[in-house]
Amino acid sequence: MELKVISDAAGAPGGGCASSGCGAGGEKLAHLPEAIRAKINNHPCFSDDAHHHYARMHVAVAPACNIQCHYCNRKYDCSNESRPGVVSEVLTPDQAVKKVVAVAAAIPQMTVLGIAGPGDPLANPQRTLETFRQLSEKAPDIKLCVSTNGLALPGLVDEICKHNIEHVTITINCVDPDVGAKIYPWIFWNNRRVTGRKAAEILIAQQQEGLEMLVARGVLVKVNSVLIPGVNAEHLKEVSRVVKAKGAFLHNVMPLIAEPEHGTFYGLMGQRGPTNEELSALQDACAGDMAMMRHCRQCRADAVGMLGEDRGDEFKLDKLSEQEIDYAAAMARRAEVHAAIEASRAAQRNASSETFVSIASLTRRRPTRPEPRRVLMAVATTGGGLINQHFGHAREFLVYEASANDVRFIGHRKVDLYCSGDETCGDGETVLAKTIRVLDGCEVVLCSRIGYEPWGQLEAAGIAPNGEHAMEPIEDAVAVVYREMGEAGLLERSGGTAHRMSA
Ligand code: CLF
Ligand code: SF4
Repeated sequence: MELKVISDAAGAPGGGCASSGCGAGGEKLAHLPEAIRAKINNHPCFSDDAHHHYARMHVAVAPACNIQCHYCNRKYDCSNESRPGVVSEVLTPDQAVKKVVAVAAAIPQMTVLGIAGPGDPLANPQRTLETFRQLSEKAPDIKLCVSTNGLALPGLVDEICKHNIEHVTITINCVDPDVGAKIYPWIFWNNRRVTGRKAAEILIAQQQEGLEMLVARGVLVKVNSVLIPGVNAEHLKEVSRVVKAKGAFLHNVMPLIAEPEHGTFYGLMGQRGPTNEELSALQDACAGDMAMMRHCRQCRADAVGMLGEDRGDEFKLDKLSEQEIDYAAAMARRAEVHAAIEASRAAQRNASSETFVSIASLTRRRPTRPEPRRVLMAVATTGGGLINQHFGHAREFLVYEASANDVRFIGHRKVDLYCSGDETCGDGETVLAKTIRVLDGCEVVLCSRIGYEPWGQLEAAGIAPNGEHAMEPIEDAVAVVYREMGEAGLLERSGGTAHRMSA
């Protein structure tokens, strides 16, 4: 048995990583035609690997919504809150186009423009479609992407195709109206408000019809589902099965965000969100039916930058220069940057495809022993698919699972910033304690550097800090550490942790 490490997802000539659960990667996509792989190769949401290299941005041109979800409260001017529906400013289509052009020139890695709110983009069709129309003319190198609850979708499929929108996300939380009635108190339909089970029935029918129409026209459809414990948790397996059968490309099961301070029905009622384990288990269960997205950051409706970062403040309207941007020149520069990124990804793929980390010797030496256990490792990274971030600077950790068969990305965990300069140093211990709690279940933390104090506290908590693989590709480093754990006898089912290796 050997541990094979392939770092790329969509773009790998041989079919991407061997994982069954890594977003739009994995051997399940190997059968895809080249044209589809080309569509997702630099889309940070539709391809797991792309999210290490490329950025997305949203423009908040769609304030209205035609339904109510129990988990939603649209908020303005909350720069510290990162969740869907929150924005700092609603833009007109002209303002949005100006902003997109400015961001595209300043952040050449930005490949996708999405419209995702703060309401429902298709409940604001003129504003949404006018933005797309202008952008498809002015910035043809930017992919267009839209996210919708699906209620108005069937009537707008032709328009979506006309504007060359190749990626559509439909949020589908149920296919059973009885479940839907617990999530949606009302919809606005044919100029009147419809409530209860009937509302859910109409919404579900529209979503399913819209999905089928888009698939028939060759548009890539991702389905987002919000996991609401006790409401639709078990039911989402059926949702996954149904949307897969209808041709959805990818399923993104996201955790419910519900806090009383958000002012949502669920938040005020004390409805809890899922634990990391519940989310991961459900994603695994759904992955039996279709490719799963696990790297979603549930971003704001005006997010700008790599997934997990938000540079929106740099591009607020009052900061955009009046100077006209030469987009032809910007596009040439963007093409150069994209070519450099692709060259680097190809180099990483080649290096990784030569990295076969064998643990055969371990199993051969002990043929009667069971298969080595799986190990979770947390990684601090700023992108590029590399271990390149100081532990104290991480706002989130990517979590990978290593096993005898593969290394797979399984999700991310957000943390408070442990070290952000002198002012917060006094809080360091508290924040560190929280970080350690967030990393529960991980046995190793890989980062570029780490201070003495967190090192000691992580070790005391049974998590092995590891700064030996700085600037190395993530999956390769995880595989190497896993092999070392095996060689140290730490992978037997009842065995110890990586902490014992570094102690
Ligand atoms: Fe935006 Fe959504 Fe397009 Fe991505 S986000 S419209 S598909 S460009 Fe991505 Fe953000 Fe998750 Fe959405 S990480 S919330 S899945
Ligand atoms: Fe909020 Fe979106 Fe639901 Fe509308 S569809 S209520 S904007 S979450």
